[in-house]
Amino acid sequence: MSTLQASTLDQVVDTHRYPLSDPGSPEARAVVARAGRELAGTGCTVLPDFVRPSLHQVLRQECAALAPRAYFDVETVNVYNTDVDADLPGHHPGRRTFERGNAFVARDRLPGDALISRLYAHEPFRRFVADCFGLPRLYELADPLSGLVLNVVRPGMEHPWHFDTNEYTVSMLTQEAQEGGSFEYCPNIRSADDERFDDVRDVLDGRGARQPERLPLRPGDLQLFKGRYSLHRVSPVRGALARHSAIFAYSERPGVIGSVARTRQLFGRVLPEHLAAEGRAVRGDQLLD
Ligand SMILES: O=C(O)CCC(=O)C(=O)O
Ligand SMILES: [Fe+2]
Repeated sequence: MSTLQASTLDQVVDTHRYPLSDPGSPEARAVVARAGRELAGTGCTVLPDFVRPSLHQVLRQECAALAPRAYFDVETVNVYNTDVDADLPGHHPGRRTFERGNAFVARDRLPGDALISRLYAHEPFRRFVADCFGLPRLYELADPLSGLVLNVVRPGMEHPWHFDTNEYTVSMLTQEAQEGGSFEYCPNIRSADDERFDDVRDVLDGRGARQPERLPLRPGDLQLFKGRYSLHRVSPVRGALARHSAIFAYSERPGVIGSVARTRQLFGRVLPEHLAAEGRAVRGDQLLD
């Protein structure tokens, strides 16, 4: 590792508590083991104050200054991000629709020297995340827009119930809402071979035995999450402040690029890389998206 990389890491991350550059140390092993246990149990783990508290204000200000670069467009969606006009049976949860009012700042609008950009591209950080998920390695997305994004949920908006396309989601709150804006989730409500449509519908309708969990998150905490199997949302934001979170997307495979249709929905534009990759996508399961 270069000196620059080492100093960057030590300046930004609490490396005493999270010794990323020393993966063989007992401290690092203990952190990874705890994260692995929690991920295996509930699909979710939080590493508090991953970014040093002395930098929380910088983290917040940097992202707040970038938030106006988001692509704002309220979209009618279902939990699977499939066609809401499709002819589904009456009881199918894909018939329930929501207004997705969150907006993303694309990676090409986030400066490379911002804290979140430095973390995303940092090799020891990526390796640490892979270790926590119990994976041999992870890759940055090849997608020039969606690998790293800032998720902006303005007052009155929500990021409604959904499943992630990505199996492994890494995120960090950078600015809290004054009220609302809670991360809520239903651990492992579906699996790779069972959609459990009835359970999903009950959550959307606010009934049934499953009460969603609410995850207390603070700016600078690192959240690792398996969002492909756990239905989740950010509840409506209230008060004067928008909620901001950085989403670090990694994949087990190199070369992952989003589809043209989905990229246009999320960012209002596509780049030549998306057009070139169209039709070459590889899927790991047959679940609805
Ligand atoms: O902003 C968050 O905390 C969650 C974001 C999320 O679920 C997503 O981008 O898929
Ligand atoms: Fe998500």
